[in-house]
Amino acid sequence: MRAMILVDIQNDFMPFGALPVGDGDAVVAVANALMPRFGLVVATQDWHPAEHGSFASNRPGAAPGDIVELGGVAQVLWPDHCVQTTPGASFHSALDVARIDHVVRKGADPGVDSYSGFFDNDHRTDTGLGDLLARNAVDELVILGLATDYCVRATVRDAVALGFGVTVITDGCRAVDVEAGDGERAFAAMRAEGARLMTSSEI
Ligand code: VGL
Ligand code: ZN
Repeated sequence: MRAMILVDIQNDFMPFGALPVGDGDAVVAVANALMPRFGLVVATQDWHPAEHGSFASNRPGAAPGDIVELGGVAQVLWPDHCVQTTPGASFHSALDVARIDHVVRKGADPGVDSYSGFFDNDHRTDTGLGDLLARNAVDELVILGLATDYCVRATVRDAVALGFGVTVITDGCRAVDVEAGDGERAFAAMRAEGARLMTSSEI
């Protein structure tokens, strides 16, 4: 079976949010248009406690963009975002949430970040997404969302490594682009690892 994975389509990643992704709201219409074509739709939700170790505000003297260590791996520091139960952590209000079958929350452990929908960044803790997909006999994944260069990138990498056939919907993704070109480089890396890249009109 083929499932759709919607990555972090949340207010704080919209142009009006705390960790803005340029044109991030453009992915909502793409997600809404494609969801009815899938037997299973899973949405990931970045879900941090206020004391999360990826927030620059929790480290004296640090600023967003600094690179530190968290959970034994390199960590970019971010503005506070997607704090549990806040409006910024909610899905975009225009997202057709009635079509979402399961929500997988990630990033709740203050001691490690979780970009991928499958594992924390230290690859020690599993979110349960792999088991959920296995229970539903899913072998093909179609992935879109935010942000191309972080959570989409990590989710696609793990999905390919776990053996799923993976298609990334390019017009359904937008990048943070801390450095210009990060999003394009992330797409190239996903393709090199074995993911197919397609637009929503091609699928
Ligand atoms: C994300 C940075 C921090 C993402 C989440 O959804 O791509 N990026 N937390
Ligand atoms: Zn986050």
